[in-house]
Amino acid sequence: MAADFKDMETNWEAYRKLFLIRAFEERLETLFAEGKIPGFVHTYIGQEAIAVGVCANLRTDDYITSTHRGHGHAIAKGIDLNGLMAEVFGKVTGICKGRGGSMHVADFSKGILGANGIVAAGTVIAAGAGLSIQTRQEDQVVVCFFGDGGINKGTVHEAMNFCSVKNLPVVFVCENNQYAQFTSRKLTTSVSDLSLRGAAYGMPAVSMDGNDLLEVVEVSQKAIADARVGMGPTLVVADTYRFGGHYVGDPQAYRSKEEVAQSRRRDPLLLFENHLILQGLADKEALELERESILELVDKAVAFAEQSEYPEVRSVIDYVFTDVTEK
Ligand SMILES: Cc1ncc(C[n+]2csc(CCOP(=O)(O)OP(=O)(O)O)c2C)c(N)n1
Ligand SMILES: [Mg+2]
Repeated sequence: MAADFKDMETNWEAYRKLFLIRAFEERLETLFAEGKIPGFVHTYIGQEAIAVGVCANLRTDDYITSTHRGHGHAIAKGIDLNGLMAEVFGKVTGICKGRGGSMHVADFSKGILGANGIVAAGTVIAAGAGLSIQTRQEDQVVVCFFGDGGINKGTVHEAMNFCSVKNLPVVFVCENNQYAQFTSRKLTTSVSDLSLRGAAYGMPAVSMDGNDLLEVVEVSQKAIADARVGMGPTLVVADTYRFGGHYVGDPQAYRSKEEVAQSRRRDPLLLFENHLILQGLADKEALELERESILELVDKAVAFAEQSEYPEVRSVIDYVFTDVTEK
């Protein structure tokens, strides 16, 4: 649904989600260091306004595809917090019964088609979902979140071209956080304005400040509304910065502390907090109380995950095959 940011509750809801993503992932950093989480953890810290701003314009039955950095997308689209935390822990109460972990979280009931460890693989999944919507003649929309590192991939070219040719209801949101793993975008990508790539596909393309929640809401609202009424795909480039390393524990030898500190001055949470205060929509004390209650939710999710069991070893091949028994 198109978000109305003149409404006080809409602003508060956005703030809650921004802070929930931040708090959830800051807790994950600690839990990972304690050895409680298997595999790798990639945080979205610094990019929260993109997921929250875009998803504010989506309905529950709209789809998103996500990346290896996907907790923020899932939370913004409304995933159950306990189920997400337990999934990251690999517990049987996880949203995917502990089989996906951090990098493969999905919840079809919320339109979350899945995080993905394969860079930009969501672009082709989004193309398929878009084709499905068109075939069923529904008015849903797919938002495909992917990274600046992904934009040079062959599959992205194929997906964007396909969506444009077929006029599919897909919005490509490229999160330009300046790095792909340990390599600066400047060393790998032919253009600094990534939206220029849209022209090659005959697709409208626009850049926005990905740290400014209200700009994200406004720009994505148009792209999503266009897709919904049959005007086809748009490429939306969200310029932002990854505050953390590529993964939790990354020593980050490829960038300076000054560069990170400089970027932190444009923290999307602080920018939105300032906006709320300046507009008289909130005061510091009320925000502090809200943050405390969100931290409690995260505490509860951690307790839920820690108290849950791991899946039984003998269940390892459950859910691998679809039941195709004829009814
Ligand atoms: C097809 C593929 N190639 C390489 C990798 C290794 N890899 C994991 S994340 C990553 C960088 C992705 O950068 P970007 O798309 O900008 O996303 P970000 O991590 O910045 O969110 C790479 C190369 C992979 N997972 N999949
Ligand atoms: Mg990147």
